[in-house]
Amino acid sequence: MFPRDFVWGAATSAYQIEGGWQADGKGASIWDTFCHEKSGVFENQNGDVACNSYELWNKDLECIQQLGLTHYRLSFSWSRLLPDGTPKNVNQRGVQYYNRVINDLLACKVSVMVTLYHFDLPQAIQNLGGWKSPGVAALFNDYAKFCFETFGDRVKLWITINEPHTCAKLGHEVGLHAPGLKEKGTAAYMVGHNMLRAHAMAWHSYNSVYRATQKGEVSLALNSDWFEPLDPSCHEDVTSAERDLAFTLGWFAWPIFVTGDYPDIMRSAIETQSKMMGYSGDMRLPRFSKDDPPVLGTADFFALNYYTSRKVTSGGCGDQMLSMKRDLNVEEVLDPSWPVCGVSWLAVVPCGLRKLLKYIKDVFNNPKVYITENGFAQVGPVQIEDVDRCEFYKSTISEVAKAMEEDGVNVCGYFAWSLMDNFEWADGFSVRFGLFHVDFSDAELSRTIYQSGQEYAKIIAKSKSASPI
Ligand code: PNW
Repeated sequence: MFPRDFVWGAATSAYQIEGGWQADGKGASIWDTFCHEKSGVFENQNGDVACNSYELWNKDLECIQQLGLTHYRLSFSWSRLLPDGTPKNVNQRGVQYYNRVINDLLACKVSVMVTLYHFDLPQAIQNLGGWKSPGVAALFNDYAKFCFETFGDRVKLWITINEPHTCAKLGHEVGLHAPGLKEKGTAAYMVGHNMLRAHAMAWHSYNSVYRATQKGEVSLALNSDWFEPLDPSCHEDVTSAERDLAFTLGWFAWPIFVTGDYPDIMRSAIETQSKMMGYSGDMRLPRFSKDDPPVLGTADFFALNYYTSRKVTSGGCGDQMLSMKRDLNVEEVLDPSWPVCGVSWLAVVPCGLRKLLKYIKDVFNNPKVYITENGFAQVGPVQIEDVDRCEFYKSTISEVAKAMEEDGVNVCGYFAWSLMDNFEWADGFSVRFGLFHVDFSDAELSRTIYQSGQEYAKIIAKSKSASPI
């Protein structure tokens, strides 16, 4: 049973739902450019219109109310608010849009969690070097301060950056996401570093200027699979799984929650590979500078995006050149007993979430945890009666309850990904994560609740009416 004040939410992000890509003075983001100029997205689709939440926000609000959510997690489009990325030029129509969204939610007694950055860097900042350039951290801090100042009287839960791991790896190492760079073994570490610096600066701004009056909380959303050894009795498999956790969750969580620096496992793995290539010094994984505000302690809660699990064994990386994959040097496999949902990477492993939550409690000093994303995708012919996803939500939420009751993890909330079907990045509209179906072939973009949406609404209603523990 969940406490009365448990947070029940659903999440979306600006580029994935809003559309209106150049409406009312919005500036371009790297996802606008990526979709328009490269061919990395399924059937060359784009988010120009998406769910058109820029114009159809009222419909989203109806969906939110129908589910009975206590909280809604949305992201701001940086370039909708600040078209060239800086507060020198504010787009008032963008401010009005988010004011309306926030005010409507609060009027309906739904609290707001805002993500400042969900993959969509203003193109103007990309043109200056983007996340690879150290100066980006100060620009992000300016943007964050602008948002705290403008919306912080009403927004009490802030996520600075969503999934730095995904941005760094898929955007700069693999090239599957915007800005589509494939600079193996170097750029992702720089990007991750600058994201940590940006996050830390913004947290310190909030802490010193806004916290006393606004009384909110600030963190960043970290994604990780649960990694466990393929053969728990094999030492190499055990250390491989540890390395995978260190390179995924530890990369960002260790500096913030444990030591102020990257995990030793990660530093030494990267150094080892550099040395094998004859480079005696460590140039790739940056050091935190004393000139920057400290990163240690810059999270008021732990925000976790969890989707799936992997069994891990050593080696398997055939990369001849330095790369993140080679540094990590693991092979990930799926357990044959895990069902795979619509997308190939998403094996359904609800018990992995419980294990990861316990790991977070033990390793990161028992923080308050919000699960800021978790979901199940549908591919192919639409099934409104999505019984698999109903089962998925029921069993996942029961694993969260076990983590709280039996393992003592301090979970404060759960956000389903996603409120509605939307633009699923490189998969375009072919992968549907929604609790509401969106008919993208219909000019009205009508929203229809899936059976899993109804199931989630029932779970929420039951939890709200139960007596507190
Ligand atoms: C997360 N991958 O991103 C995001 O935060 C959401 O915007 C997204 O819709 C959700 O997961 C579902 O995918 C990811 O390809 C997107 O490995 C893609 C990957 C991982 C995370």
